[in-house]
Amino acid sequence: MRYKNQNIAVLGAGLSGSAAALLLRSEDAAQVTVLDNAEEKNLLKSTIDNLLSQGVRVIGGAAADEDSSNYEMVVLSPGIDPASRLARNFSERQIPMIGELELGWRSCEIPIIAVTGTNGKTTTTELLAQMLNACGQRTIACGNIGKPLSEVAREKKQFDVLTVEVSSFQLETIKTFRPSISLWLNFAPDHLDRYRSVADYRAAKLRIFENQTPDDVAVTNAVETLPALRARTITFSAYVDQADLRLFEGAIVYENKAALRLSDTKLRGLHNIENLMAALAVGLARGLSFRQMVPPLCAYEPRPHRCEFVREVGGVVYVNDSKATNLDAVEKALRAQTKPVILIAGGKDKGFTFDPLRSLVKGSAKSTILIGEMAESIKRSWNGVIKSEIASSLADAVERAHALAEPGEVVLFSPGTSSFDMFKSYADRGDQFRALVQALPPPEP
Ligand code: UMA
Repeated sequence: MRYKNQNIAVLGAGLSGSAAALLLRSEDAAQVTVLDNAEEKNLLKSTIDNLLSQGVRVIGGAAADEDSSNYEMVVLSPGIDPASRLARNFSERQIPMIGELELGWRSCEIPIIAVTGTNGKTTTTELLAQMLNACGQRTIACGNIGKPLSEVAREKKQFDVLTVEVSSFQLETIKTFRPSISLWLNFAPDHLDRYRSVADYRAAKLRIFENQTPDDVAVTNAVETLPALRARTITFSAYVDQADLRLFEGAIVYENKAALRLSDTKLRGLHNIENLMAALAVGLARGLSFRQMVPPLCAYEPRPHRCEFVREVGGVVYVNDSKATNLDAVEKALRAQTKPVILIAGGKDKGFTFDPLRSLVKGSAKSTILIGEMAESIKRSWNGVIKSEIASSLADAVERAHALAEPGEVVLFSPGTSSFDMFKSYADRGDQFRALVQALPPPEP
């Protein structure tokens, strides 16, 4: 057993940290300590109880930052910044540190398809899992999607390949992680509350290719300028013709033959067409034919909170796009609309401004209603190009949108930043939006 007799610290008691700790225990580590600097009362009791029952030590609160014990290795959860006080307490003492993704990879004997990109990762990971399983290639969607790779590695179930959504936070702390197929969907600025610059964020993501060899495949977006890759590449694009998979007359085309007709899928918007193209490219790399791949891809139902149709009230359509946590996602949501839009946006300050959307909102939105920590800053960014009002809460925003919208228009809730200033998560935010819309009175006859 690889960790026998070792004393290992795991930072973070969330999904990744607890999966890492349990994997280490199952691999016979002598002692595993989970450190989390949240107050103990804020940690999930069932998670802590489970860790304790498996012989894992747990240190919470300020004591975690001050732990001076010696460890052979430290495993970092993705949400913990390597520059945080908790992480520096160990890195400054030169204790080797890896991320949870790297730990899971080292215990995994199954080839990996790794999916990254600023937007569309989760949809594409799910498309792939649905497609591969339907084609007889046993897989599971895991990683950043919500089931850590370490958990899959510990379960030791029979799979032919793993479909792993990987975030920049996870890639930042890899060492040997080597996907046999890497997928680069797209790139746009994000997470500037964690990275010093867009270049740092991009550099973390680019590590997906770092350990690939000519035996591996990289599926990449043809409009992206990437460094020279060692892996064999397959490219896709819904915007340019110089790509292996491209768009032509309402179909995804490969080697000049229509592979998938867009009217046959339940997904809408050019961003989703690229997600489908990427899934087809991965399938080609896995030796599948279009005849096998197309039916499961066309059966895929879009997930909630991604341009989700909520309700039509008096001719006004309400769309929940709470998953839009960066500007690129808002741009895609706006471009996918065919009717005049009242946009509800805003949320936590992640260290960027909404200036880049000035010309797009001018051309595609009728007015905007702003919420959260960033409301004032967005209003300043869009000053002079669109009418903006600031709402005191999401309920107030929905009420204002309801009063403003006219038949034939769309109320689009696409926040463009994260939710943590007012909500537990993007899903909580989207659920609240949906409930508020469902509660709107029907139009008067
Ligand atoms: N913590 C500290 N000190 C700190 C920061 C955090 O002790 O300085 C503790 C917190 O108190 C908490 C724990 O760390 O108890 C949380 O760890 P975490 O943030 O890594 O969260 P996990 O529950 O392990 O979830 C992580 C991913 N979260 C992040 O990357 C922020 C989940 O992605 C992922 O689904 C899960 O691992 C399984 O792989 C979420 C996400 O928002 C969905 N990802 C970002 C995104 O998609 O944009 C990257």
